Amino acid sequence: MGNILFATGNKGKAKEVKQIFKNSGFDILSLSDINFKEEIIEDGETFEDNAFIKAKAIYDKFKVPVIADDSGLEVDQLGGRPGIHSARYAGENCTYDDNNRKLLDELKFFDEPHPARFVCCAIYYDGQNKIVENGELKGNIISDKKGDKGFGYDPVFVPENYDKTFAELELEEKNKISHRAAAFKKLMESLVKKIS
Ligand code: ITT
Repeated sequence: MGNILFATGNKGKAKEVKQIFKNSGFDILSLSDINFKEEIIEDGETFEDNAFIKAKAIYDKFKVPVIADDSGLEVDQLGGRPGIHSARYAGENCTYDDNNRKLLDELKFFDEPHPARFVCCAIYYDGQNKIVENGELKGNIISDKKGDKGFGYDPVFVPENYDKTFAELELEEKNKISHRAAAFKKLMESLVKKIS
């Protein structure tokens, strides 16, 4: 059913979403697949604002159907932080390790468990149609990193009813339950209904 450009520079996200769309009839190309490296300024106040800023910027540039997501981690004891600031929690140009260290340092002042949720807003935009779907997954932040798969906060997040972190799960396992998978599976279904 054609190509869709995924407006992300995050290779971890791209891998997950390509796997979700694998047998859908849509081919997903990420920005690194087309060697697009310009930064898109995400200055929205919500996940949905930022997801649409990315989708629209890439649609306006290439005039092809686009998907985008904005996602993050909300920790109860931190009043929902890092939230929309998840990617740059420890500052401009920080690494995933910097972010995890900052998060764990802050949580040292609180008793366990540290309940949290991953959230994702996924958007499809083709200049005419706009589809928005959300996904969420509850879990807990643990006090030491475990596992080396995935990206971002995966090594410190244990999904509810699991005893492994996201970074210890295979991509296929993460994609059965993740916030991103929930949002993009709904998006894919809405897309098939609307576009085909
Ligand atoms: P793009 O904007 O280019 O898509 P990004 O990494 O900047 O890439 P976001 O602005 O949506 O993406 O920020 C999401 C951040 O939230 C991401 O960098 C991680 O730190 C965290 N995050 C989101 N989903 C995650 C997941 O499934 N596992 C671990 N961390 C995640």
